[in-house]
Amino acid sequence: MTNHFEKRVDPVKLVPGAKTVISVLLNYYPSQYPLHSDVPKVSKYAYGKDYHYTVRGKLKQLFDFIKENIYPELEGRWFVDSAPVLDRAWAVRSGLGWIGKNTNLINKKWGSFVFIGELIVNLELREEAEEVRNACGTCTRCIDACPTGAITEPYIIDANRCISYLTIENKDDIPDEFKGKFDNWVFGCDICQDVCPWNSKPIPTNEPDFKPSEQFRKMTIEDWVDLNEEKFDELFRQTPLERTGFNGLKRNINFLFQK
Ligand code: B12
Ligand code: SF4
Ligand code: SF4
Repeated sequence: MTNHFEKRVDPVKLVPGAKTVISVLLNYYPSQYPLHSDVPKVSKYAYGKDYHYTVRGKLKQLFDFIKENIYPELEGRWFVDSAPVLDRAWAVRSGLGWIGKNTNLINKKWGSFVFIGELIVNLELREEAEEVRNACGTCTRCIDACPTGAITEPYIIDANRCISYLTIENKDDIPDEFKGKFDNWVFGCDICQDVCPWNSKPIPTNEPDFKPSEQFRKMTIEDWVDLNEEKFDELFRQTPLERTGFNGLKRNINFLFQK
């Protein structure tokens, strides 16, 4: 992220002629869960197909719709989870929610199990979005529940302590100090969102791409322990788990089961 500071704070450097950022959310709260409750846990965002493709596809449709029906001179680009754009900051400015103490964007209706994407375009719009007031109040549930102490103070995450970072982005061994602290998470972590009162009445997504496969839902502890490269490809092709690859996921499984 540091490498793209200039572009991150000034989208015109990223998209010449940019006048507007249009932010969108896509709910990914699952409609179906793994069947066995004692198996290693995968973060809900990764149950189905890789969201980057899904969200980008929808953003392109939105772009084409505006160009065809509203503004033929439309120029711009679309982004989701891309290094030079701070998705959450733009979503806040677009009035889609506030950043909670767990650092996720929270929408009053949809909660925080939402992906964020945006169009950065040359179309000039009247500024109508009103920023939503932070509604965390005196709550500290996310900070109290984080098993590794990664939320070091409200609104600050130490990524080096976050299970999400340690199981997905981290390329090295997982440090021993976290042994026994992962609460069975093998890929990502949802704890600081699961405990959030704004996620207490989740609305399951109707996006077909995010539906978990039956094969994944049926996995038993034995399937996880015995996972080999061939099975990994069968189970997780085109899902976010491709990011760690087989070796990364195997490292995480071993970390959970080592005494
Ligand atoms: C790096 C990253 C991570 C890191 C660091 C997390 C973090 N909280 O920053 C790790 C690997 C730990 C991570 C984990 C997760 N992530 Co992540 N991650 C990102 C990524 C790529 C960049 C975020 C970032 O820059 N962080 C570092 C610093 C700069 O953030 P910051 O200090 O809070 O920044 C503040 C200020 O510096 C200032 N600021 C900084 N730059 C700018 C620029 C402008 C123009 C302005 C106005 C302000 C401003 O505003 C910021 C917000 O307060 C974004 C995608 C993206 N491109 O935005 C997804 C993203 C934040 N992640 C996402 C998700 C889903 C997750 C997980 C839930 C996945 C999981 N279940 O395991 C976890 C949640 C962990 C947690 N509690 O945050 C979603 C969040 C959706 C939401 N509702 O908020 C995003 C937005 C991806 C997406 N497009 O949907 N993630
Ligand atoms: S995702 Fe998990 S480890 Fe990371 S801050 Fe939230 S609760 Fe802590
Ligand atoms: S758990 Fe509480 S403090 Fe944390 S983000 Fe949700 S409302 Fe805010």
